[in-house]
Amino acid sequence: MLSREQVQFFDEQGYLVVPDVLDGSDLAPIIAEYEEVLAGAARELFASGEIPSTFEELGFADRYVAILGEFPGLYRYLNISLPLSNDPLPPEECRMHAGPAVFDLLRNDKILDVVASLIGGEVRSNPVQHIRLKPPRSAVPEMVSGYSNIGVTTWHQDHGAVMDEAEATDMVTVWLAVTDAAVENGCLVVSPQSHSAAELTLHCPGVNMNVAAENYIPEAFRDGKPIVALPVKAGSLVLLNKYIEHAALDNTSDRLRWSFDLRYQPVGQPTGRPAFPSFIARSQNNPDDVMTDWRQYAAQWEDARKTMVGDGFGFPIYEQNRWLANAGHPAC
Ligand SMILES: O=C(O)CCC(=O)C(=O)O
Repeated sequence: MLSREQVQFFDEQGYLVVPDVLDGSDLAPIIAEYEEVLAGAARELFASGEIPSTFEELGFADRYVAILGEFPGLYRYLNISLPLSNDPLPPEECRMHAGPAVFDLLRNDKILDVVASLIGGEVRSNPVQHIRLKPPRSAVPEMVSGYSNIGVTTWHQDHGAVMDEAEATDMVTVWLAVTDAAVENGCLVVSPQSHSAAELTLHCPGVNMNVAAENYIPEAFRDGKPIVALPVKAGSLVLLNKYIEHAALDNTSDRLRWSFDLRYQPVGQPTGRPAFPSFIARSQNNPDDVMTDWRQYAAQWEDARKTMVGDGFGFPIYEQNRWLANAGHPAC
């Protein structure tokens, strides 16, 4: 559990670093599962002629970089959530990974103890969640360089990623370092106390026809705000208030930067991404409602995937247009 001082720091500053929460025994199953996921993607992409080799002689990081260089869409095989599209997608574009080690990570007691210190003991795992596998900058294909799962992460607030239904949801972001995250390989940066107005600031739409680009807070709205870099060791957490302004530095090193960012919220509040499945990760009030079988978790995602490749959900699954009107704003 967090100490009273840590909770106070989080409330006042809008973020908190919690060092060394997970150890090697927590991370090893995740790393092993992802070696398999990458190997499976390599076999499939090789069989369909997308890549010239399965690169099986390479270790995980080098193999990832080699495949990514040939096939920039590799990310969709590895992510822990479906792509964000309000329209139905072809099956080859609609993929994700939902495996037992990821499920165990989402409900890891050490993480949930930390989360419960902030939002109480009735905890839902929110489906806004990502893996970020960031190679050295020079190895990032241009067309995905503006995509925060692989390339840069521009300044933003996490609350901007959910639908209006989650306006009052007490969502907390748990960012977990799987590799060490240092200044040179792209650790997080935050602007302390930038959450204190508890509102969304102006974001510009990240519109770019050829290169992935994400919504961002423009320079003019960032002016003068302090910036604190948060280098952490593997197994450490960074907790983020949903309104805190944050970004990630470029990976200028020669090594991979691997993290997950997870979201949790109290049970009984809307997730803000109603099309995607969530689950109760901890409950003292209704222990029978807690999901404990990874197959059930994977089946929920598979149902959502089938809907996406079928007729679609029939309602917007994310707020695509929220920032489009700002395209003509002088700051954008
Ligand atoms: O890891 C990153 O580069 C970005 C993470 C992030 O922005 C988030 O967790 O909200």
